[in-house]
Amino acid sequence: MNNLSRPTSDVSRIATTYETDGYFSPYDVTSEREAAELRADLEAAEGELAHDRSLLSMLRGYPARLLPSFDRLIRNPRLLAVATKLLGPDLLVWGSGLFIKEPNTKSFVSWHQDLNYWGLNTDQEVTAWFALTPATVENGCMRFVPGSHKKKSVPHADSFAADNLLSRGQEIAVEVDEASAVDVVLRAGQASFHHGHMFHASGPNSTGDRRIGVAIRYIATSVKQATGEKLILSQVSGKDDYGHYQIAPPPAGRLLQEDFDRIRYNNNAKRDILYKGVQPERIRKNR
Ligand SMILES: O=C(O)CCC(=O)C(=O)O
Repeated sequence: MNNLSRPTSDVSRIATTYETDGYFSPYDVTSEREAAELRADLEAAEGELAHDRSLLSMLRGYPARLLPSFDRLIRNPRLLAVATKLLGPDLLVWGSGLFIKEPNTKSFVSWHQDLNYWGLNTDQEVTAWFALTPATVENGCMRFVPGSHKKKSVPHADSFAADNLLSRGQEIAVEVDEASAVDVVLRAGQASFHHGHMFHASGPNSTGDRRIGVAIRYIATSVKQATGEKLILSQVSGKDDYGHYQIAPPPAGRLLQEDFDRIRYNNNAKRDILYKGVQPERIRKNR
């Protein structure tokens, strides 16, 4: 279904749709020109770090902690208006990694639910998936099964498939009603919002351009990491009465050493969470 024509201005209506369907899309965030500027800034940084796979991987995992332009994106008032409506005013960003599908590649994302692997103690989380490039059926936009978030947490199995963009190639191990899935088509500068229990997946990119999305994971400050070290997160709105996390300052410049150091710490802490129960030799080092 191409739902580009749906109006997107009423945040209250978004909350109702989100509760019923587990997602809302499309939602206008920036102009296409602003999205293109973000992409250009990212690609310039990719060029600067091309000599070092580890630094490049940190950039792709944490663009908002290394580039002021992406820090501004996660604080965009239009994104925060929706996140606030769904989660309340006190907000952190648990992650804002990029999902990149290079031109004419087989990379895909298997059917999964996000919250199964994150070790959070509640579902007070929402992902805003911001399109840096258009997301189309041809380049592997996301697919959602409306209402599937109501099943709560379902069993998954790990495949570790090479072309799967997910950390452990995790895949839902119960039936997925693919016939009822919708294509989440976005223009550059739009976002979709999805619940952490939403059944979702995406196919390969068969076009000649990259498909790039920023998956911004908003959580309420009350949400606790059930295990592991205190992560370093960005606080993007309100106050933090809980202190469950360390708070990172916004990046004071581009690609700064101090920010890479914080990311290294976070990566180690997150690896323990995301790869819980996985044998060390299966862990992908540069993800
Ligand atoms: O970008 C994709 O195709 C998948 C993204 C995803 O699984 C997510 O944002 O939770």
